[in-house]
Amino acid sequence: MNKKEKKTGLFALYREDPVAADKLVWGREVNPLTRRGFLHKSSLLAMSSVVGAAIPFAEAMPGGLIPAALANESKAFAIKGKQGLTFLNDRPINAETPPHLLDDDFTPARYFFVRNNGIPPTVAAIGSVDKWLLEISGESCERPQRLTLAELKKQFQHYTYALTLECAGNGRSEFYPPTKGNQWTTGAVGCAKWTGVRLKDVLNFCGIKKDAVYIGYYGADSHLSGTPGKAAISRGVPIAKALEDESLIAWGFNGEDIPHQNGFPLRLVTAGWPASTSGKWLNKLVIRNKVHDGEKMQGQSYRVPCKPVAPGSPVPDEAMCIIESMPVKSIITYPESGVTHSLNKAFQFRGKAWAGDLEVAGMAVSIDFGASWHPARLEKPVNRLAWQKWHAEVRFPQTGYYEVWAKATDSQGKSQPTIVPGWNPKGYLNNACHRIAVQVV
Ligand SMILES: Nc1nc2c(c(=O)[nH]1)N[C@H]1C(S)=C(S)[C@@H](COP(=O)(O)O)O[C@H]1N2
Ligand SMILES: [Mo]
Repeated sequence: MNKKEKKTGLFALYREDPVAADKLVWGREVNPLTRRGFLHKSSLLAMSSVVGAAIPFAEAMPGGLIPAALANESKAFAIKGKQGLTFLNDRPINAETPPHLLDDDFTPARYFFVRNNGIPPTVAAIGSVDKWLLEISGESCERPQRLTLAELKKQFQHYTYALTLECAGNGRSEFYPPTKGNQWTTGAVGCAKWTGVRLKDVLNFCGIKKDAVYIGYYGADSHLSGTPGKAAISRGVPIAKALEDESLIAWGFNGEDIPHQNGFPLRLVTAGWPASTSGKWLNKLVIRNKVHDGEKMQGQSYRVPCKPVAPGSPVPDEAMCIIESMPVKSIITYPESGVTHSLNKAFQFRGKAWAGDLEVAGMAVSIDFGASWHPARLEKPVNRLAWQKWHAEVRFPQTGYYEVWAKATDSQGKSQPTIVPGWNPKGYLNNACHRIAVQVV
């Protein structure tokens, strides 16, 4: 067996060598079309050792089901409290929300996407919520503190805002040439009602020195390598963003505890910016006198070329700029793509739109591949940085196959592109129009 204890997830293994992966999983070659077989205890063991104990919930993996290629049909890849998500990776766990499951005004816990860079702390390791410690320090912090979650709740005023979180890599799967990383389609986004204290109230309590420029977060998850003390991710935002009313240190999610995979018991929420700035399992904040230099703040991570580049070109680190506010975007949440619709009825559809730090000012729809656009009805956000509901009605001129497109425009007049925008080495910020297929009969 592989002595190196290769720490690859099952998805990576299947990508590298699907035949070998199947052999490991099933103990023999299997029919690639059906992949039906019987999962032997010994195969499970072999598989575990190759993937380096990376199979979450291996105990629950039922025999005769398909572990990776068809993971989304398999209970083996269930995340407790989640439902209907599409898995993109198992080590670390990454799962997105299909468009039609984003139809709720506020995304329920079970549908909220999961993007992990490392291994989350176990519920047992998290222990007592009240005693969860948040340290606030850093060279630009006047009075470093350690506050328990109970103290945080007691000492500061509580606020609830609906806040949209979108992963900067959402839409990556459409870039060509392809870029590495989770191949998100449209579902690395959600909007929930977050409850907590204002980050600015806590920062002011600890004293922000005059030279402060940035804040950084640390969480209780561990690096995939298992290296103690090495953060899986540690990002942050400039002081001005940190001091906004809607920047929260949150413990509540739609009136309940934050789901375990989404950062229970405490997380930072800095909506409108890449969700990577919203630290989960938050246990430390630092006030910095320079741009925070934590894990995934440097190099090419969460950065795009400062100036547009030709698709596929290498870009030196110095020519990459940190992503700040996310671009305007929208999604059609009802009906599902692929519906059949009758010609003599109006076609009613709806969705959500958001625009980073800005508001969405207009929403348009097209049934002729963008040749003509019709206005949709757009609602105001319930508060700043919450996504906005929209709905529209169209009539089709004749039977046949149609694509229904949706396009949002932000308060500064910028619209979503109809085709994939600026290629960049890491595949961030694809805000191209969402489209669904409709068969009119
Ligand atoms: N501690 C910690 N915080 C984190 C991450 C992480 O891996 N660890 N992932 C970040 C990224 S890249 C994203 S897109 C969001 C995802 O939040 P969610 O899993 O709650 O949807 O959390 C961010 N905060
Ligand atoms: Mo992300």
